[in-house]
Amino acid sequence: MSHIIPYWRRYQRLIFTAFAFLFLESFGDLLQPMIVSRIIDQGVMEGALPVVLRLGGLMLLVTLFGAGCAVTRCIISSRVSQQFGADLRLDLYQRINCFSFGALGKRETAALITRMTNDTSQLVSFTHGMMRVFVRSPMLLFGAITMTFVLNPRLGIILLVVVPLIALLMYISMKVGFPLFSKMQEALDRNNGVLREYLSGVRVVKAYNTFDQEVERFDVSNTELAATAIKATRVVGVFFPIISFAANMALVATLWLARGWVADGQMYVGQVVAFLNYMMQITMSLRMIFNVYQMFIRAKASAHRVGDIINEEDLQGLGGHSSSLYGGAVSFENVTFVYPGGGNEPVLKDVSFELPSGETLGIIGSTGAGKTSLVQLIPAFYLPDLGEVKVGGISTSYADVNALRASIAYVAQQNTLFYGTIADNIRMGKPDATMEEIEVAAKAAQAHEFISASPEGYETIIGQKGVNLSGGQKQRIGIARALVRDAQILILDDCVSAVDVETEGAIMRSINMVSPTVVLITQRISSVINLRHILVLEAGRVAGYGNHASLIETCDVYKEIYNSQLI
Ligand code: M5T
Ligand code: MG
Repeated sequence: MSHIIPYWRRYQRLIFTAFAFLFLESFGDLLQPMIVSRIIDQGVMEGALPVVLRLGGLMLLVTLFGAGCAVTRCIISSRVSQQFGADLRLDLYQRINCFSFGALGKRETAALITRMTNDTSQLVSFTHGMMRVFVRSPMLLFGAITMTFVLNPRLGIILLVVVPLIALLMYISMKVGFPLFSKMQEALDRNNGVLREYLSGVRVVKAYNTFDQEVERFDVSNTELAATAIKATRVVGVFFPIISFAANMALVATLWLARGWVADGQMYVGQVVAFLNYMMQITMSLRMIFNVYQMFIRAKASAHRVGDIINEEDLQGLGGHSSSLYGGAVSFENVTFVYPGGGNEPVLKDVSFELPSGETLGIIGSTGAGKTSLVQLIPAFYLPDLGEVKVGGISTSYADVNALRASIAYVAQQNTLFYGTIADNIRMGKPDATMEEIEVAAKAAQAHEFISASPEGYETIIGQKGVNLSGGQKQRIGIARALVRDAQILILDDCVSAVDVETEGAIMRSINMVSPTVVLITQRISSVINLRHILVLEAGRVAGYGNHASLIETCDVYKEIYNSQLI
């Protein structure tokens, strides 16, 4: 809970104001039965109408006052709790944005979403609940007991017997119920996880017709959720009637006793009525404490999970500015790299090369050789474990990552398009790009033609992940997004694989005209054959470096790839 406290502290004043109103409101609640007893005993029983009217008026005032306090308190607590939730969500969002790739890799997307949604809502309800009962319940509880003693000490003594009994019953039900409620929460999380995974892969599930397996998987977690929920609610179902029964029996017993006392003239009817009211207030406040305690248990688990995000220290790109400071030269000096949490086997082993600014490096190698891993070190998505990666002469270990990334345009192997228009997707590369710049980039990426062929052109809405585009079209929009950035370094990770060779040639020609430094990963010999710098990667090691002619002579791996693609 401790990392949540600073968020509450921001609203300290409002929270205390709410407590103050809560205090006044409870005071009003406690006064009412007392006034009722006077109305009955001094007014109704005596047949004194003026007393009834005077006290009735007083009661109305107290009620109005209490209602006013309740409304104000409610407005404050809703505002504080919702604002608290918004603050927390925004902070979590920004924290996740600053997570290093290593920190992101450790967590499931579903888990992150649960923290942002369900866990923050739990904390919001607890905050709201806290502002409803924090002062009120204890005050009502002790206030009602005290008032009863003031009213009539005999009735007070009855309460001293009954209240601990009810409290004990509630305590037992909490003890039995709460482990079940936390289990239910865990089961709910698991069920959400299964559901999210299914929804994100629903196309594959349909393609492979594995629906039955998925249903079975969902059924397991769903049944488990239902079973724990039934168990947990059963406890409430058993205990609440018992508690109500005990409270009612106490009332019956009191009435029985009171009947005699009233007959003896030791007590007035109004006092008995007031006592019944106080008794009700006491059971209500005990119930409220019980509810909020339940919220607290959930909120505690949520706070713990939210803390996992707040306390992550593996961050990148906090603060800093985003002007481009870096030159286009890229060099790797004896770089060895292991994925965080990926065991001890390095993905890159002792990789060295030097690429002068403005030139193009082709990287070729079999699948799993480490090509993607290599280029991910350039924008400092990860830092090397040994050796140094330098961009513009500055080691990425010391670079300001925002400035570094501002000078790089990266087209990932599995490029992601977002729901929105084509223009919006391209504009991600440069948020202030004009329509003209977007068109120039699209033309260079050979995308302009198919974009303008559709009736809405650049305003065509792309479905989630680009579902309404062909593979090659998606790739070209990805390239246009990178080109509009006008960056010093362009990284293309096998991103023309779905584009025909001719179009690829046209794209490369327009890229060369802008002439930034280009790092091009490819599976095709034809894409690198004319380059001065070709890096051949094999199982994380550099198997050859040079141009086509020299590699054919010296590098067996390269020769093999070349021969396999000759036909
Ligand atoms: C090289 C591992 C992967 C493979 C090795 C991207 C990535 C890779 N790996 C991880 O553990 N985590 C990751 O995030 O690294 O993989 P690669 O660099 O992706 O190879 P590639 O780009 O040459 O292959 P391909 O198929 O794209 O041509 O062992 O497990
Ligand atoms: Mg790859």
